[in-house]
Formats: sequence, structure tokens, C-alpha cells
Amino acid sequence: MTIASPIWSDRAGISRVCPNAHRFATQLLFAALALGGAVAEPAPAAFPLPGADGALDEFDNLHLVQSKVTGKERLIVGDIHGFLHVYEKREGSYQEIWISEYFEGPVSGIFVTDINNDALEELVVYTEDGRFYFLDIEDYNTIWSNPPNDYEHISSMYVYNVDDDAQEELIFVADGKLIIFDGQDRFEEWRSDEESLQATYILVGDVDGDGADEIILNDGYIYDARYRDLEWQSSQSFGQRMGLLDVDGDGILEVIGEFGDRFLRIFDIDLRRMKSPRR
Ligand SMILES: [Ca+2]
Ligand SMILES: [Ca+2]
Ligand SMILES: [Ca+2]
Ligand SMILES: [Ca+2]
Repeated sequence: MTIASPIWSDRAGISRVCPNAHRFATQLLFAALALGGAVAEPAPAAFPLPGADGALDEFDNLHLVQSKVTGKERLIVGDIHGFLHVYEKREGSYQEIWISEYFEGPVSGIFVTDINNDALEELVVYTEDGRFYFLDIEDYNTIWSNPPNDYEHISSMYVYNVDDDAQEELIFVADGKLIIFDGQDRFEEWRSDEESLQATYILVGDVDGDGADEIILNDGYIYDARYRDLEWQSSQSFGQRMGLLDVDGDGILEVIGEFGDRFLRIFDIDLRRMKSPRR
């Protein structure tokens, strides 16, 4: 088995699939090595900021983007007070150049993606209190935001194209339900019958080898991404964070879950079980 890079991309080539890729990817590599895998390239450099250290590259609320207008590097930071900050790199340090209006709740995550399918990337910002905002990636004006009372609480969000139309969908757990929301036409296209979901981490990938994607919720639910059937409800959580990797060479991605911020368990979703400690 060969792993080309520990930072992997989704089908659109966007590395946000695992926003916390660096440290977690390193852990995945060790897991793969323990199972006899081979590593083609070393782990990538740490977060490319002067003097930067620690877990910056794992934060869902911190992104580096390069302005297409000025060419300058900008740091986007969402804070717990409900504000988005933009810092621009100037002579080796950073300077705040913009601060948002109040987003009505702690900022839970930021995605950099073309959410409305116009070939330009936007910032997608969501808050714990049920709001999400699409912002212009250059001037940070709000292009659109959802109405205030649609959702009370969003516990997790992910962006992926899970159906036949070209645009991406927002996939999120709100008020206990899994919601699929069209990013271009801006409507809720599906919600789950289950009403007590508590996922704090979502991934999409073909984890049972049938050629179709599943939506994986870290609280143990597996849905067919396209037809949205509940395929499996594991009695066991898949961890606080998850990664997908084929670590046993059977051509099927395993779910690797991180528990207690460090310990890993590996799940064969096709076999509906956790891998045993020894073969
Ligand atoms: Ca766009
Ligand atoms: Ca779509
Ligand atoms: Ca599948
Ligand atoms: Ca496998």
C-alpha cells in the first residue's frame, strides 16, 4: 500500500475534507504503518506562518487564503464571540483589516469553497446557534445568510456534492436531524427521520466498497449519501474526529476514529465492526 500524501483532497481537490489534516494525518500514517503500509512522502510542513507553532493547522475556524486581487496572504479567523476577523500579511506579521458584523452565535467553522457553483470560491461560515453565511472571499460582503429561526443549534457541518446536480450541498446536523441543504438554490432538500443525532464530526466517502458514497456521522450513523437510507447505526461512536483511509489493502476505506484526543480505533464499515487489536 502506498500513501501519496497525508493531506488528502476530496473529489473537487479541496483539502478541507479533513480540516484538521496535519496532526491527525500524521496519526493516520502511524496507524497505516502499524498495519504494514508504506509511506511515499514525508509529512507536510507545519502551518506556514512566521513563528507559528502548535495546533493552528487543525482549527476549523482558521484558514489561510491568498487574495486574487492583491496577491496577499490573508488569515481568516472566526471567534467564539460571533465575529469573523481578517488579517493580512504585512512585512512578516499580520494586521487586522476587517471585522464582521455580529454573526449571532459562536463561529463553529469556516469552509473555503465554491458553494453557489459560479466558479468563484466563497467563505461559508456557520455558527453554533443555527446560522450560516456565504461571504465574498475578497471583500467579505455577505452574499446570503439563512433566516434566523430555521435552526436553533448546529452541532456539525460538512460541504460536499452528494447528488446529481453540480453544486455542493451543506450537510449538517441541526436540532438532532441530519440536513442536506442545496448550496446554490438554498433550500433544505432532505432531512432525516432520526431526530436525536448528536454528531460533531461528519465525513463523506465510500466506506463499504459498493461504489456509492456514504455520509458518516461520528456518533455512529451511516447514511447512503445519495438515497439517504440509514445503512447502519453503530452502537459505538466513531470518535471525536474521523479520517478515511484504506489501511488494510482491501480497496475499501476504513473509518479511523480518534478518541480522547489521541487514541485511535479502526472500523470496517462494510463488516460493521471495529478491527480487532490483533489479527
Ligand atoms: Ca461561488
Ligand atoms: Ca449537488
Ligand atoms: Ca458505499
Ligand atoms: Ca480497507
